[in-house]
Amino acid sequence: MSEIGTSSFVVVANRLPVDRVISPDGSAHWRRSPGGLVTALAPVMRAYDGAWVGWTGSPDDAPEPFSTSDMDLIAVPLSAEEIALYYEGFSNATLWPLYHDVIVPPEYHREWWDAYRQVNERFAAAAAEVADQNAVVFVQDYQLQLVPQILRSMRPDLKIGFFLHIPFPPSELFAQVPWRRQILEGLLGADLVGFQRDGAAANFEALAEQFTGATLVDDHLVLDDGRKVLARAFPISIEVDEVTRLAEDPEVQARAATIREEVGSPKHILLGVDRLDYTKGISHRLKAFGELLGDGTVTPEDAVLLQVATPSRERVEAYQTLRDEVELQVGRINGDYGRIGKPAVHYLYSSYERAELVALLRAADVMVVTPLRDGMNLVAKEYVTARTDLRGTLVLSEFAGAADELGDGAMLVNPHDIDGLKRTLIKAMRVDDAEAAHRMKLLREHVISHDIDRWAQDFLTVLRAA
Ligand code: GDG
Repeated sequence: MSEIGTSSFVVVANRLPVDRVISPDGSAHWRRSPGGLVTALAPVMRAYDGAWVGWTGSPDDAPEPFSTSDMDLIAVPLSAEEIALYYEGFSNATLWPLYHDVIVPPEYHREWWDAYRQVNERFAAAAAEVADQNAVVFVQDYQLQLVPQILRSMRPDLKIGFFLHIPFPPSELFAQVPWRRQILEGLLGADLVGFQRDGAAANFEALAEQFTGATLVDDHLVLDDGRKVLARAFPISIEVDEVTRLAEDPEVQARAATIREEVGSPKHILLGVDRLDYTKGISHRLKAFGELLGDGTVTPEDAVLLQVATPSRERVEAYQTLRDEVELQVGRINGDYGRIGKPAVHYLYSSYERAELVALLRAADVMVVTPLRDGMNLVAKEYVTARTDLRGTLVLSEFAGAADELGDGAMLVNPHDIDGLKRTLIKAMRVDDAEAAHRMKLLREHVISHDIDRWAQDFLTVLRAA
């Protein structure tokens, strides 16, 4: 690779960690996209002349490899058709629902699979080209599960790690996928396969034994050729310093006070912040809140629900249907219980600056995180980190990965149990300050000592030793 050279540390992810920004004069430059993963890996990138292989986010976009202060960037082009088949199709309409408990039915199409395989080959080839002899390659997430095996066949010298950001299902669900063996063998190309929860790692081990020649010996899967693969949980986290800095910024705190006034200074602000995704349990949350208003347990003067729903995957049909359903529900609740100038639910279909999000977290008395299934859920960890004032209560679904770590301080719920969810919301609204502070302290101790830097270090230390 000409001017860019090779790297001893390579990240491979669906997206590059930069966005193209067009200046007023029409010229274009790249700006680092916000995100904990890139921030956590940036120091490693700087130390090892790192390179990041990924797609720019636009069809047929193939800029030459270029460098930022932290790393080299290698763009993998995708055609509009590949985006439809590999990304919107196999990644987001087959794998995403399959790995999230088939909340909507996964679709299996052979042409989607073919595109997935071809695109994975392209990512692997780009990584093989940029990696130094014996380099460490860190592959991210469900869009690229075949990369480890393809890359190993091209470059047996590499040390390959893979991390799955979403859940990994049990055999009862995973066995549906017509290409189950190929996906498992794809992942087994890695030396280390990381998951969010212990249960996901156990599911993977069981499936590898069931559908491939692998055998679990002590902690490792041993393959037919004798190679060893380690599957383990590495619960991901957030940039604690960044959220703390914003939470302590006087402007952010003033904005939080303004938000409270703007929603009419109710006794309780309940908050949801999610990508508009059917995994996040937004409808269950709305149903519970609507019923509390309906049976008179709360009034719109007592409590409002602020729901930020960030637009997501708008070209995938299930997301269009979900949007209609959620907006119908919000409209009904406001129609039934709102008054002029006093909606019961403030629904915001929009994405916000980080500072505004943290102001919302600071304004909320009850953070309602009710996914039906979620790899981790970073919003829960961001809420806890933002509450340097030890106020506020986290209501957290037991089906979020975060429940493994935050179960002591959060109020855990089963979001399918609407009566239970209603009781928990009431309990969270009525909790006294001392108990809330005690719970928040427990939560904060854990998140502050387990930030994303620690996650990256843990993963890479185990990978290097593998
Ligand atoms: C996947 C897994 C796993 C949200 N709205 C805005 C905005 N956000 C930020 C949040 C948070 C992130 O996006 C969302 O992270 P989550 O973890 O909640 O959810 P997914 O997007 O589904 O992420 C998940 C994660 O990967 C990491 O491994 O935890 O389980 O599904 O940081 O604050 N950020 C900005 N504006 C918004 O409007 N700037």
